[in-house]
Amino acid sequence: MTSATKPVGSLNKFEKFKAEKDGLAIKSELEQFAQLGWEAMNETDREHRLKWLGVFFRPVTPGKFMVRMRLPNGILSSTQMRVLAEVVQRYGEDGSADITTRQNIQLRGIRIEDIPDIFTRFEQVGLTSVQSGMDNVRNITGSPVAGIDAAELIDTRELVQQVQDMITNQGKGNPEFTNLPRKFNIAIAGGRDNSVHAEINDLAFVPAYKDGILGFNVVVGGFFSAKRCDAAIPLQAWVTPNDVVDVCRAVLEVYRDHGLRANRQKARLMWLIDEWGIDKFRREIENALGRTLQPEAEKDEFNWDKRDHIGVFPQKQPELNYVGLHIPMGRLYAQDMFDLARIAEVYGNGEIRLTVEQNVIIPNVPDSRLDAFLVEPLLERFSINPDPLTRALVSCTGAQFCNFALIETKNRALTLIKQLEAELDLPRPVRVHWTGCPNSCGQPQVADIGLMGTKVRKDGKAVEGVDLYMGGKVGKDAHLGTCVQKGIACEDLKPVLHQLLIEQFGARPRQEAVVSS
Ligand code: SRM
Ligand code: SF4
Repeated sequence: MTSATKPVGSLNKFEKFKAEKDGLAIKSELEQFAQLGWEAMNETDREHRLKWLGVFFRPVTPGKFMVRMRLPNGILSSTQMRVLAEVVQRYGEDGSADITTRQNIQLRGIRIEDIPDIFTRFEQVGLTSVQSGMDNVRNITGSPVAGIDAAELIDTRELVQQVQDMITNQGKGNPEFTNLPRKFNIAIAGGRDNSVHAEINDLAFVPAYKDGILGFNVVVGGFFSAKRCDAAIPLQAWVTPNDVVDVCRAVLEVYRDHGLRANRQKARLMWLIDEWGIDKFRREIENALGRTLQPEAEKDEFNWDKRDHIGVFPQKQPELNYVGLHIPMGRLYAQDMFDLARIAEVYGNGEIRLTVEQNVIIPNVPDSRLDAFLVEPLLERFSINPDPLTRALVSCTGAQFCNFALIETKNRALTLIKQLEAELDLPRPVRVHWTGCPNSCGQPQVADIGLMGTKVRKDGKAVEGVDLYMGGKVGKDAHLGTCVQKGIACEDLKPVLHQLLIEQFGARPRQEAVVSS
């Protein structure tokens, strides 16, 4: 615990072990852990403190750890992607990677004995996984088309990097911010389409003009949890891009020093805002900043839909394009990662970007290279024009690797959506999000159709099921969807979705579509 931390109320068991030893402290013990092996390690170090370095023990696959990276703004180079590919490659069938709903990558199958070597290789190419789990700030999201989108307002790349550097001490680890009351999410939007889901972050910056000057309105307190889900509310403050790092620091300091720590179910930032009220919260941020905040700027009138960035799009730089590839369920294997690194180098400038929809963007492809790119065999797997349901499908990890899961998600989601696509003709994409339990990592509340894993009783037996969410709206005037039907057994789900797609999303049964065309 840092000297600046003043816990409020009595301590829960997580607060106690954090007070005994800061998670970051195990950095110097990695060699020892590698020699001891996972079975002999101290349980709290193995199951909790390692997460401060981004290393997650998986009770579902004991001994095969998951490593969660930090990829600011979801951008990495082909060299970095190759290093990640080599890491998972050494684990054969156990090795894989997932693109996450925070524009990030998680590696699977990792053995504890290899961690010191893996971390050295990360460092050599400027990668880090530090502070990516537990009571830390998660991967910071930014516009996936920052710096290349003709319609963007603010290029978020440098700002996101600066905020990450402040929080992690340039990736070396920063004990100032390793003992927050709970996890913390930050997003910086760069355009009007809000492609980072600003409203579901604890702290987010939304571009806005004030007196002709471009800056950000600040929103705070957005979060999902099993107990409660809330969209972020305005801090009633407008800041310039130069203020962003200081505002992040101030909010984190206030949260660290005053956030509620007695009950982990009531520890996210919004609970503190509830307790204080937004006016007091704002005053405390001003005190921490040492200056007053300017009032919020008026929202602009433009109406923008959220884009998914899949397909070929001209960049603001003449004769250059970005190409968005659909990655089914965000799941990658070593060869896919090598292939993505190769195509980014051969056709682009080596850069690879990720989206919160778990897809990939290859930027900076010259007009002259496009035709060759578009006949790459890899695009048969990672399509630039997927079918409308597949296109917008998002899923959390689910039971394959996550012990919180109440259901299997990724494989089931893909199989079901393919079956529905075979039956139905869709006039437009429908955003279907799956999440394996009420923690909501797959964000069902932002989807047109959200499916949250649960257990259902059927014929006297407990079977895998879902609660159905609807009405999530993303983009400019985003708002959260709500649960409209509880407890549908997964085996009964297809006819329910079939009907829903016809009644509410203009789908037509395929035969009928053929007859009338
Ligand atoms: Fe999450 C815990 C996976 C995004 C809310 N989340 C977990 C754990 C670490 C649980 C565990 O130890 O097994 C999952 C790891 C499973 C695994 O092996 O992959 C996990 N969360 C994920 C990812 C990988 C889902 C995905 O498939 O993309 C996402 C990783 C993002 C990243 O790169 O950091 C992920 N999690 C989210 C999001 C979405 C977002 O940030 O936009 C949310 C809801 C937003 C929020 O946090 O406000 C989310 N995860 C949670 C929660 C509930 C938090 C709470 O306040 O109660 C938990 C449980 C917890 O923290 O106690 C959780
Ligand atoms: Fe695991 Fe639940 Fe998060 Fe899915 S939503 S990754 S099942 S914690």
